Amino acid sequence: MIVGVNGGGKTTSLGKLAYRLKNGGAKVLMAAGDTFQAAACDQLEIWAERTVCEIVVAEREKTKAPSGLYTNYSLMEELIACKKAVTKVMPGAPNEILQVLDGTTGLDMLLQAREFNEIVGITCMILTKLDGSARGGCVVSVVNELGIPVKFVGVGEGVEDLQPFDPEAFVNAIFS
Ligand SMILES: Nc1nc2c(ncn2[C@@H]2O[C@H](COP(=O)(O)OP(=O)(O)OP(=O)(O)O)[C@@H](O)[C@H]2O)c(=O)[nH]1
Ligand SMILES: [Mg+2]
Repeated sequence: MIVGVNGGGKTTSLGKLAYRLKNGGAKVLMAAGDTFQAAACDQLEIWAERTVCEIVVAEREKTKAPSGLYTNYSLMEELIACKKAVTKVMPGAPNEILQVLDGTTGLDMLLQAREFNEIVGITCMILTKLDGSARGGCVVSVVNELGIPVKFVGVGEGVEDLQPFDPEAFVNAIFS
């Protein structure tokens, strides 16, 4: 599961993760279930195209429904079928809860991480937008307080702009 505040880079990071997983030999199915936010499904469709991943989109004819709940019902059935298939092939599949932290938000990211961790229990983090900011250093306070590791960093908007976190390179960049 990927969580985080609005605009932090969740969808973009998902797209980049899909690309990585696919390059590693995994078969990725994207499921666009957000029929509430304007163009959310279109955004995911663009990522599916970019990464050449399969995608299922919540029934279009019902997208005007006030609640996403029943529009997503058939989507959920497809996902449950997929989950069963994945669990069968990979019994020990990781069950991570990643929080996306916007690297440009400064110390506010500590408050966000505290709140999300208290509610859902974060297992690791993705720090995004490091290409446009020098404020990502605040994540040191987050890791120090919560003891949750950073797994990836986002360094741009393209499919290849997600890198495994390298603590040494990160610290060197802060001091350089
Ligand atoms: N430069 C740069 N831009 C990024 C990065 N990650 C995301 N973005 C941009 O940040 C903006 C918001 O990204 P989204 O992925 O839509 O964010 P989100 O968290 O899914 O947003 P909501 O679904 O509205 O909550 C987009 O314009 C992305 O292209 C990054 O690592 N670097
Ligand atoms: Mg999004």
